[in-house]
Amino acid sequence: MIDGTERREALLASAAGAAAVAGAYLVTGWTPSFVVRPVDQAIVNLTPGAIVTFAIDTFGEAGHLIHVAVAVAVVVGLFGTVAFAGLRLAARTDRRAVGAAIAGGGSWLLAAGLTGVSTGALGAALPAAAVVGVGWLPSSATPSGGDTGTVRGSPAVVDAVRRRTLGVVAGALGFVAATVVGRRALASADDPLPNAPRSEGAAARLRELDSASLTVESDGLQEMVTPIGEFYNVDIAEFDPEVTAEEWSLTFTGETGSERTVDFDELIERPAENRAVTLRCVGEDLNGRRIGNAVWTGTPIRPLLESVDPQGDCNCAMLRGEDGYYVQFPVDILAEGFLAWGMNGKELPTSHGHPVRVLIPGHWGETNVKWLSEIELLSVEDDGYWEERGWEGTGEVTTVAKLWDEGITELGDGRIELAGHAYAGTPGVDRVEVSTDGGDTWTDAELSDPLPDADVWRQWRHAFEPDGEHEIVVRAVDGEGTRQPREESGPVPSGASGWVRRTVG
Ligand SMILES: Nc1nc2c(c(=O)[nH]1)N[C@H]1C(S)=C(S)[C@@H](COP(=O)(O)O)O[C@H]1N2
Ligand SMILES: [Mo]
Repeated sequence: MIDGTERREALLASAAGAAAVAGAYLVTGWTPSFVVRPVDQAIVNLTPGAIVTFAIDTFGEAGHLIHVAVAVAVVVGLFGTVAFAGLRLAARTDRRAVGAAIAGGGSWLLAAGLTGVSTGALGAALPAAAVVGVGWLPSSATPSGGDTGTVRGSPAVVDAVRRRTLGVVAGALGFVAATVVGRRALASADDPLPNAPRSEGAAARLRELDSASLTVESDGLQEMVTPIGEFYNVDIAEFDPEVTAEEWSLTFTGETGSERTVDFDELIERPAENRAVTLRCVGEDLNGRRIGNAVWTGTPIRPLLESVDPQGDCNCAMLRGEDGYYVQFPVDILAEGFLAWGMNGKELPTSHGHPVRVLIPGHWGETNVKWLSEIELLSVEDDGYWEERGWEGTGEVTTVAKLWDEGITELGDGRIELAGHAYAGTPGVDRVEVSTDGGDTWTDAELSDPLPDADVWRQWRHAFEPDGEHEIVVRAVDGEGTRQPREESGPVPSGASGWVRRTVG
């Protein structure tokens, strides 16, 4: 029979569950020690690739919210169950302390069990114990606490109990709201640059890229350097891991001659470089926008890698990030890579992998692991997160010349200016060819100045006098003389191909 007492207990238990999750979040943030993370991770890992791809296409960013919401609900339910057991045992023994101890101790065990660490477990335990301890009322005070006691069931008592319950529930929900708002504000506050003296060269590189830029008559061309706020993001989890520079370390594990852990201070003491590197996601459409270019401050991986003496038979490594992301590719490609802690002269932002990410020249975006925590040298090849889901995105980027809407502008004198970016990975872009007649004839576009960097896009521009409708086609030729292939394909599994075509006039 569901009577008033059971409804009350269910309500209090739910509030305790929510407060426990909020308390844990308050202490840990969205890190692997947060109780929701392992459950969210399990959902991310267990969802079949086709559904992940469908969800990203259909819901975009909202797709992440769905799996996070499910994970939060599951974990609130687990803590709520523990709190409910506490309330029941308090009733059976008629002792408040028993209820609080069960709710608190049980939540502590549950939190520690989920995350494997006791940080954050206290954050879950205290609010749960408080809600049960304050919210529980002895049966003599509750309205339906047993036999037909006149006092117990009196309207005044019913009213007092209801007020007490609502007070505790409102308090718990207030705590949840304050925690979420407070944590988010904390996360978005700009951290001071811990490595400011090591990023000096970045400003000079930014000026150099700026002066290499192409001058265009319209303002339809995106800059050489993508501003941080406009740089695309691809993340497998809804919330970015919050890792401070002090907490961060990178461990080389697996088939090594000697394991090694590098911390942030050690890393930024190493020889620093400022490299312009363009990133492009294998999952974007041919003329898509998941591409961007930045000046990254960091240090080469090769000397670190050599110091651990890689020995596996496959010459391959699995890289892992704090968000549970992992990707595998050859060690000699990893050796070409870079560990970056700065972006466009600023501390690497949270959304791009703070405090340290990988940049692999000439390879698809997915090889550029953010929030890097481990490099495991393997003896046998294994699939990464996306490869398990049907992608083959660890290889070299394909060549593309883009023409976005804002790159098509009518000039005052009646001509049309076309402008965009072309990217070919490490061979670089040598030429961009433009056709205004559907591909019958071709003209070389003007290009931004070449840069010394190994993996950077170029801007292109071409103006022409329109005569009715024109089918524009653009294609790039890379530094080895290889022309962007004409054959069309979608992005799955190893990147879109073909030539971008637009009708203007
Ligand atoms: N840890 C981690 N690294 C990651 C990802 C991720 O989800 N988690 N996404 C990858 C993918 S698919 C791409 S395209 C790039 C995007 O980098 P950005 O978000 O800085 O643009 O990061 C890669 N590195
Ligand atoms: Mo990607």
